[in-house]
Amino acid sequence: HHHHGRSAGIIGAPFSRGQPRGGVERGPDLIRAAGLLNRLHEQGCAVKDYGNVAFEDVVQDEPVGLVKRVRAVGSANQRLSEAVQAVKRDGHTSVMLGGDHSLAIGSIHGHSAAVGDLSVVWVDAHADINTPLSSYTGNIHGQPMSYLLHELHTKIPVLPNFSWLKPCVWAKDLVYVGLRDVDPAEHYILKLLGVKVFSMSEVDQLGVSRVMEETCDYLSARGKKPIHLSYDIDAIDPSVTPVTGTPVAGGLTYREGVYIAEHLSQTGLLSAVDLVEVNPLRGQTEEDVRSTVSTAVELLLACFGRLRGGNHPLDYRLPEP
Ligand code: EXY
Ligand code: MN
Ligand code: MN
Ligand code: MN
Repeated sequence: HHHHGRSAGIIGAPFSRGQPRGGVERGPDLIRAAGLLNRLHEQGCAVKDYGNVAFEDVVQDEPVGLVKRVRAVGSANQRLSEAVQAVKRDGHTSVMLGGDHSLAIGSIHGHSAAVGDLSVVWVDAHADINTPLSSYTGNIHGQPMSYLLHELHTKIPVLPNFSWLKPCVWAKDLVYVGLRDVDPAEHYILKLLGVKVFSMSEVDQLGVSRVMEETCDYLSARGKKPIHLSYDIDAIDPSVTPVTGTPVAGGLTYREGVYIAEHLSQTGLLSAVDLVEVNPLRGQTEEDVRSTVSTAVELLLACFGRLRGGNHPLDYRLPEP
């Protein structure tokens, strides 16, 4: 066999309660069915599938203020955090297939609990940094970063099923790429904390290669830490990945999206990846679903060293005549 150091531990997280639209819980099985595990293995990556997390069925889950499904989201993320910790203890790069983006709470918490301080690269149309009190939708998938940041700890109310969660990321260790739909409260938070942001304006201005160079320079100047990549499929333009709950026009091209994953993979620091918000029920056609899911797979392959210029095993030898 031909494994060269990289290994992926796959966790399915079929969960949708962080937002109101059904279907996003089908993401993990769809991405597997598109051949993710075989394709990773073919490119020389060792793969272990940890299966889907079994989430608790929370029945009594009245809104807390505006915030919806608090208990279900808290409980799901506690279980996910434990699953990610197990994958990291086994020595793999963790791959969390969502599910909605509220799952980043447990994924990043579990990653940090296992390896310590992290760099977080958040690739998304949205900043997902509303606090439970600043959110006007009440959907927790628009809030996960606020629960995770040390600096926002005093702005987060006590919530049922969240007592296990302690903040674990510093604002200086967070970089956003692809933003184009940011609420006023979120923009205020990003400025207040001085978070590094490459919105689509900066992608247009600098080009994706400078954005990624500056992202990695910025993070490594603050100490080389394991990187957590949280990739929301809605970062990519909806003409390519229409099958998602909150599409926003003017997104990353397929090529820019793949380049981001390639570049982070080449740092050798990528330690966990989330791929979230693939929702097949949001598609108009079969082709919409196919194109979105296959893009998700290509992004993940690039995270594990696949380069568009080609790859070959270290020990490759030409056949002798
Ligand atoms: N900012 C809006 C909210 O807080 O509801 C929209 C959030 C959409 C979040 C998607 C998953 O990235
Ligand atoms: Mn093998
Ligand atoms: Mn998101
Ligand atoms: Mn998003």
